[in-house]
Amino acid sequence: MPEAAGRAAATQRLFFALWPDIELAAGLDAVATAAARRFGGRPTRRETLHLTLAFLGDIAISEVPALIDAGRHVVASPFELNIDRLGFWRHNRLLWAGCAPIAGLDRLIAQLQAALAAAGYPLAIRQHSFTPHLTLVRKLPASTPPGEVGGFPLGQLAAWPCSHFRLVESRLTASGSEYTPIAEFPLAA
Ligand code: 2AM
Repeated sequence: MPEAAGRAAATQRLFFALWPDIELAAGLDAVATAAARRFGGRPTRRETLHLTLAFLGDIAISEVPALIDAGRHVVASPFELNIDRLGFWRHNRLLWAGCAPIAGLDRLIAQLQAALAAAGYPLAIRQHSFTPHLTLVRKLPASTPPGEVGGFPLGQLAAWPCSHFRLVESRLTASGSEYTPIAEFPLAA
């Protein structure tokens, strides 16, 4: 129906994220595949592995320039992440990889939230209790013991030098979520 098609095209589901480089994505992919084999569930496809900084949800296409502008207003330094832990959230049956709290990442998220709030998007603030993570496996059995996930071997993952972040569109397709970068923003020392 043309009307429905028009409505669908009028918004985009958007989020800001860090994207791992090929080497780290390959390491995380290996862990995700092995963990899904061990616990069950659906591993994230390698090219879609990411760490969300701020989730915006459905946004009118006409507002995208304002979001790009907000991203450009973020002033934060590059930092390095070491992905060294796995976790399991029973409420959404999700296995994730994460890192120790790190000031550079906290500052980037705070700066981004401030820029979004100043641009009129305070909804990002609802991520107050947000744990930065990369989703590795979805739809694990609810009975998965969190302790066993935490003890699952991660191996030696490459360090993750973070020097830019992205605004990304998410589309749900038959084969899962497809992510398209819309804009990229450098982190400058
Ligand atoms: P998830 O991997 O933990 O599901 C694209 O969907 C990205 O936005 C994913 O990283 C997803 O996190 C995150 N996301 C989806 N809905 C969200 C919400 N309501 N709040 C915060 N992040 C969300």
